[in-house]
Amino acid sequence: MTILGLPNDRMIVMGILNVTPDSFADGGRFNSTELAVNRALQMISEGVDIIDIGGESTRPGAARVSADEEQSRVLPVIEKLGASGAIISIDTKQASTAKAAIEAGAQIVNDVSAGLADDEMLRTVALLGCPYIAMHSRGNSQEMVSLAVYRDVVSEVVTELNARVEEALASGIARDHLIIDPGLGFAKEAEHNWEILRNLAELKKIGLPVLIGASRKRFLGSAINAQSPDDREEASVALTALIAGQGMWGVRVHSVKPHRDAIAVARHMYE
Ligand code: PMM
Repeated sequence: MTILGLPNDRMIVMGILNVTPDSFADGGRFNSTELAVNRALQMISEGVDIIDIGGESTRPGAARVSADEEQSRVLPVIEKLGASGAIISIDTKQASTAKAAIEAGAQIVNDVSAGLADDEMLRTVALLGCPYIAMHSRGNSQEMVSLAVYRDVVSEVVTELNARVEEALASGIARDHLIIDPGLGFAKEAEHNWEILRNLAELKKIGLPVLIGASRKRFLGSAINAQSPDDREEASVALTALIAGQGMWGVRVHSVKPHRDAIAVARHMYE
């Protein structure tokens, strides 16, 4: 199955573009339309497959922004990138932002709440008829730290993702438009994330494309003792190389070329 004509013979690279003042790794770096568009064009030149544009930080404890504020951050960037031909996903929990972004030229909705944050989201995506990334999480950004309690994190994440998939299907989203994501770092302690990464085969069994977002996240610091997100870049690339042979659909990352290279090396090694 290919989504929007994207390659299915290698893991695809989704480049992160947070047009926010407060995202954990790149907050404040690209929070003007011009800076964001330039960053997107740079990612395109490095071979990015999808540009994931977000206007609200999802880090634990982050303040919510209104739909109007979120849209004023992302829509000008999406509109300006229209001519580039890039595939754009909109990273939002809000149905009205998803709709406005798709109408402005984005092609994929990436929802870190898998429809739980906004009752209108799944129906809206069904009507838009676009691919939808359903990510596992629990609670909102204020609550998620206290909800990181699991008896068996892998089976619970699989069960909870399956429930979101069923709800998405019941709302009218086509099965071949669904992508799932275990939501590393969302309502998960470091060891929960590692346990999920050791058991990617269980996620694959759901039978949908799987996206992995580990780039520069704090749990990587538990392996290398790096406090700053930038210092976790090499560890992020190492992880991409390690999972590239495991049938994942894509990785969501901050830097494009290093991850494209890691995927190419892994292909050479294993194929
Ligand atoms: N992580 C973040 C935001 N959006 N979307 C998906 N599908 N998967 C993720 O892991 C994910 C996401 C948080 O990271 P950021 O602040 O660097 O965007």
